[in-house]
Amino acid sequence: MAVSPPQNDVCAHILHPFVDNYQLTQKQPRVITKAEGVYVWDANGKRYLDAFAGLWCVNVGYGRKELIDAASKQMAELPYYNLFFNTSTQPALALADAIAEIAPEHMNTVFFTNSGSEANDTVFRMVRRYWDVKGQPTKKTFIGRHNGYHGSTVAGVSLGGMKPMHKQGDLPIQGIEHINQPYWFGEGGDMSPEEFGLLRAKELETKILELGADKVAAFIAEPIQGAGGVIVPPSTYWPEIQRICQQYDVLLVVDEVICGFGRTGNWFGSDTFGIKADLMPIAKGLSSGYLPIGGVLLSDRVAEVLKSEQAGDFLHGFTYSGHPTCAAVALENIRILKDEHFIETIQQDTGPYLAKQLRTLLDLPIVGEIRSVGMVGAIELVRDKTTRERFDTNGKTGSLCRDIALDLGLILRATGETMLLSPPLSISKGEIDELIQTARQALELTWQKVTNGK
Ligand code: PXG
Repeated sequence: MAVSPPQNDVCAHILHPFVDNYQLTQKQPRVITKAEGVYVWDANGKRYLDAFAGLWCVNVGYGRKELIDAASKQMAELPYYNLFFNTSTQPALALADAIAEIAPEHMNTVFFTNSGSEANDTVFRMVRRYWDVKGQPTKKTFIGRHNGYHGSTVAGVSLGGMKPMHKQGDLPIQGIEHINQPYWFGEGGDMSPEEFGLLRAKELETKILELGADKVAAFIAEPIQGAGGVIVPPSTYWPEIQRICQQYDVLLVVDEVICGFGRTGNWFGSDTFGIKADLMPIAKGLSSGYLPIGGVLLSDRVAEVLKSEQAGDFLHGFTYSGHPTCAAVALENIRILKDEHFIETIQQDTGPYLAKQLRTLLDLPIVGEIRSVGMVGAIELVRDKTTRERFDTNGKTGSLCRDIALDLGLILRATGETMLLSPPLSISKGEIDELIQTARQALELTWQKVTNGK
């Protein structure tokens, strides 16, 4: 409280999300004013390569005129109408069709929300409703994972496993349990990744047996944990999770908010890992972040029950569910992803190229592991490569590296001591080269700073 706010405090009337607002007022935020392709500019005219695609979302890149045109055309025709009380709109109907077409074969129904968090709140209500209608009302408990992220609303935070978030507001709410994550580099010790993946998957079985299968409604997880540190599970993990969910009749919710719409080199992360989901929350890349829209994709098994005669009204929805302008933009975004062959390019060309270039960083003493799948990746920062010893446990080195990269004109995200990247899917090989060169510089400078050049 001692320091007074600076003059011309641009934050005087705003509370920003996920930041220490006192410190932000002292430092003042970087104000981003324009963007094009994979680059953004701040108010001082400084250019950054946005290797984070906004917040994991600007899949087709910035400045796509077709998306702007789709929005203005729809605004002029029908800026708003809703999906309540026996009405619908053409963009919402067309978008649902387009999503069903690219979704896994057994998923053909969408419920629209405005964000990923709302999608997960919807999952919470939808799953419980499903079991009620099925006549198994005791199946109410959800199992999520420590260090999973499913959003910021009450159900989203509770399903997620971010301990610092749980501490604020006495969360999780009742009826949600957590198991450990499949983070081999951080927690696998001397085990092989495959052994470790199996061990962590089996925790789900242990938890179900402890609670009683007749009490467990669903298990929720991201195909690759995003905010948690781009944690790519060992190959043994997902098949075992799938087996357990099937055996105990527990719904499998695969949170595709980050992995969906091409990020992993397929339309969905479920395609990449061969997962058969019962529900898939989606958002972010659905509209490439140009307008807020999300949803929940339902498998035929779940949709049949919720659309059955005995289900009655599903008393859930938002004023802006399927907002026509957002839906029109998302529809055009899917057309761009399809017509410009984003998936094929990432799978065959830019994805493998990013992986290869990222691995060149392994010669640096500070880099303990590189992970990447499609257009999402992680760089683990270590003091000692062989023992995987960290510099800090509180993420100080990660934040330092992130700030150094920013000074050099590169936007990366730090989760603890892990650097994350998730560039626009439109990134070219030349831009990948620039990303890697600047990341190398940032990693070298970080090493020098934390070791004092030793
Ligand atoms: N599920 C997953 C897997 C997410 O990554 C959400 C749900 C919630 O979506 P909304 O649209 O309500 O934000 C997310 C969001 C970060 C960061 O710092 C990650 C997210 C959001 C904001 C910041 O990594 N993920």
